[in-house]
Amino acid sequence: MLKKVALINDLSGYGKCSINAQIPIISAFGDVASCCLTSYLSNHTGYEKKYKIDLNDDLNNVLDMWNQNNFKFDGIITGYIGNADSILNVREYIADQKIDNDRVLVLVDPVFADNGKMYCEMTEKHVENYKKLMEIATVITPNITEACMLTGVDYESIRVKFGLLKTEKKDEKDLERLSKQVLEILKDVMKKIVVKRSQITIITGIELFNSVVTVLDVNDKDKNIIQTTCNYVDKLDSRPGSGDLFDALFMETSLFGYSLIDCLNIASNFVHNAIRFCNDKNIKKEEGIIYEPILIDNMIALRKATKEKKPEEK
Ligand code: PXL
Repeated sequence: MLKKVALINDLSGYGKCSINAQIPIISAFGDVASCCLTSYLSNHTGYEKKYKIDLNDDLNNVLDMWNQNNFKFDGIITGYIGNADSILNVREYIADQKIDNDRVLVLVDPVFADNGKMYCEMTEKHVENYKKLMEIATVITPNITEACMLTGVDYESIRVKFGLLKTEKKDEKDLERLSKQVLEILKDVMKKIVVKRSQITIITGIELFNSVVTVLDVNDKDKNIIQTTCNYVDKLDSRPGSGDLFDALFMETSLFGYSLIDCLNIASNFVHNAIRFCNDKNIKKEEGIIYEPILIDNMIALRKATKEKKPEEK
């Protein structure tokens, strides 16, 4: 059945990322995207020159109007929120939504840093407010830099430890061994980051020797891990928008009813295919994540794989 997904994110006019990278995925799954812009930028902040229109006041009015019109959503994804006060306003809106719609799937991506560094214009206040927003999320998807900054764990020491792991994905046993090592390194981060029962924590962009790993954890409220899994893809340099694309794919596959592990694998593999496509076509990194030419083929492959599964596995 048709699902409605609210996207609370910025619109970067040039450099494919944020909401612009998410809408096509929601549509490709046959669902409807409703957009609330946190800001409008000439281009994403990875470019040296940019013009940014802060939409904090408008964001409040838009969300208020959504409430007055009694709009309800099956899923809400939050992404880049450049104004620290807006982060708390979004929290208030989602908390309101949950009062009479407790089934809404809330995915919070605390977008503020990558490669060990905060994005320009992001501050400690953003980080503190993102923590508060994450409290009401069903799924959180920080990258490894953000996960370290959110938990006060030293990013460099974690990076060095990951750098020392040699990935050899020969068979299932190798994967199992590697997963244990990755999780051991992340133990502290995972314990500190989870805030409520059954919250799904996904940490993206962990670079090993020749792989990029995404880790998914489900914890109970006593911070014991209930379920955990890793996905490995060949190492390729990430691009602006990779995380936004991952979020949209994880949301849509979750709403479709795939298992958590399938959602993780489908989303990671799709993002990997998109990055490889951009590299093959020599699309500059700043141009973001361009994947439209491979979208239809990826959707057909996914549908075929789903049909081939037994009905009870769907
Ligand atoms: O998702 C990445 C992103 C989103 N929005 C803006 C950005 C970036 C990354 O640079 O600058 C405005």
